[in-house]
Amino acid sequence: MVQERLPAFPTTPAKVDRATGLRLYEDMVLGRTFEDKCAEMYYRGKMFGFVHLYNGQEAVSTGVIQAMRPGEDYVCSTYRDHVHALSAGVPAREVMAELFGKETGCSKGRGGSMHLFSAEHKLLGGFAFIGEGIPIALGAAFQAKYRREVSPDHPNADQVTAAFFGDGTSNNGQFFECLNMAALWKLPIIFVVEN
Ligand SMILES: Cc1ncc(C[n+]2csc(CCOP(=O)(O)OP(=O)(O)O)c2C)c(N)n1
Ligand SMILES: [Mg+2]
Repeated sequence: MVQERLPAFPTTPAKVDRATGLRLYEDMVLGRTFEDKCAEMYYRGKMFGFVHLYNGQEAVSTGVIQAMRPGEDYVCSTYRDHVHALSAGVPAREVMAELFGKETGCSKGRGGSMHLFSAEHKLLGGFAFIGEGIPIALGAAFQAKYRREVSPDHPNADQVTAAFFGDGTSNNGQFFECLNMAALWKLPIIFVVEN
């Protein structure tokens, strides 16, 4: 028999104070203007390789990542990763430098648009293969759970991981395998499907 596990979601609007609202808005505006500038630079032939934009999806990145603890909790992105990196706290200058293939980029200029990474900001990566990030995110969630079991007083014992991916990617086998493991082991992971 299938057990019903869905929690009850409150339907009342969230209360956001002015300071928080401004912080969230600022993060969204940063994401939008950053992507607009990327589009401009890409079409002017200044950026190499592929550049996949996130215009119009800023609220998802901001709403999820800013509700977590940027720099404390893990974020795992997709090939559309610029704005997730910004919300996670990677400085815009480091993200932009990466897109220009510079040594000062967050992946030392070796990754480019789809391979943003920052250990400091707990950004597990952008990934060119769709669904590739989901098992990586699951691994991060597993280590958090394991750490909580062996040393519950560790300051990072309550880390949460957010795994972002598109609706098309939810057709991928890795997604179903990871859902299964996450449920089986009760891992602290949030699967964010962006449609
Ligand atoms: C393993 C793999 N197969 C195919 C592709 C080619 N591909 C690039 S984007 C994409 C569709 C992704 O759709 P979705 O996850 O909904 O993301 P969206 O572009 O809508 O944000 C595919 C199939 C890929 N990158 N990786
Ligand atoms: Mg899609």
